[in-house]
Amino acid sequence: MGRLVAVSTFILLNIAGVASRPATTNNAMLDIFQLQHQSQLAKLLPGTFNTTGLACPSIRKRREWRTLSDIEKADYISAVKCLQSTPVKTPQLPQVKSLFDQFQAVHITVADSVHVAVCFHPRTTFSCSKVLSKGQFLPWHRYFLQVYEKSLRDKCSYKGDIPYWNWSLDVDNGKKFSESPLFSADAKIGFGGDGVRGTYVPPEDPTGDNRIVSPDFYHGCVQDGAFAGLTLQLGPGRNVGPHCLTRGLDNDVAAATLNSNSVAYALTMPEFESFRTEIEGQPVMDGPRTHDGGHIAIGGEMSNFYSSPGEPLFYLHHAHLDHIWWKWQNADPEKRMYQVTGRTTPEDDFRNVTLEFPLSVGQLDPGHGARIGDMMNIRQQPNCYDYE
Ligand SMILES: [Cu+2]
Repeated sequence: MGRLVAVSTFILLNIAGVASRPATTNNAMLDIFQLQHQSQLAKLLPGTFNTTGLACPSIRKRREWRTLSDIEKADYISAVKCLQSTPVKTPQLPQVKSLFDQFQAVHITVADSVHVAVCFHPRTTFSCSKVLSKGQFLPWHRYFLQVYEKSLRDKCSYKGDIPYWNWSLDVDNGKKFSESPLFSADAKIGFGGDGVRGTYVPPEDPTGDNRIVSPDFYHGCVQDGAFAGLTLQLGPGRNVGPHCLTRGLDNDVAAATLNSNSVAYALTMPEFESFRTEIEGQPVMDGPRTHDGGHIAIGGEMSNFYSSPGEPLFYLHHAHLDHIWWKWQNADPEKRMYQVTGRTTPEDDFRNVTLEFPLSVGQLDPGHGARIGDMMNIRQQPNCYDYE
């Protein structure tokens, strides 16, 4: 069965039988962390968010990967490799060995609270037939990417910005996604190609807890390009232990979800509510869209709900989603610049997100965090960037 027709994808998992499982030690640890951090943030929050904002001394420009010179591409990739060898003092999870792992660990920790919710959380005892996505999805990823960009600069002397990946250029007009220049095998400027078959088998996931949807999504280890031989400590899912960076490219999913018509259609959505669900995709929508389509089309670690930031392309994919969101905001700034909607949790005691809603990236930015309102206008502080 192709990935487009498979109901279980990046996001979806087996809901039945998971809802009442008691919390594992590991999850309990994550929950305590989340609660501590949320209350720590709550103390920092003043009253109503003021949308006047602070002007930026200068505005940086994020650019599409292929407009970077070879030197700029090599600089970006070597800064990412530097993160992969930079140790951390306060690991988010015990297995974290590098700052790059730390980003993956934070995503694993908060994934349930910033993405679509399927009422599957081990602590939940209610039964839930609805699938609801969360209002903080886009703002949280905007924040996460900025923290990543800041680490590249502060810890790895990177002078540039996170590039974005306009994958529509790789699938429009019958082009094959797998032939994208981003998958170049060049050891200095290429992210490498598909996983090599026969080199990796994902762990079994009978309960769906790790969201390893299908072993078919994991062709094997990436063995060319700049990240050949990369060892990840976390994933897939909430599994831990050293393993290779995996991929399983899928041209059909890419062609169906990443084309410029899909993007143009999302941009026609009149309200944030319909826009964000159109971008995010399954299981709220009936099939994958740009967000989950990109995750599934790359496959391997990237197809995993929890551990996808182990894939260096995660950041370029999400930068383009952020870019598309910004385009949507800018098409009607008066109405859309500060428009947020969506539940914070799927439970019936839900709150709706507001501009004051706290976003946390755990140990990556301890004691700080941001509010959704801070993330809305990228041309104002604390953001100060734009897209070219
Ligand atoms: Cu995510």
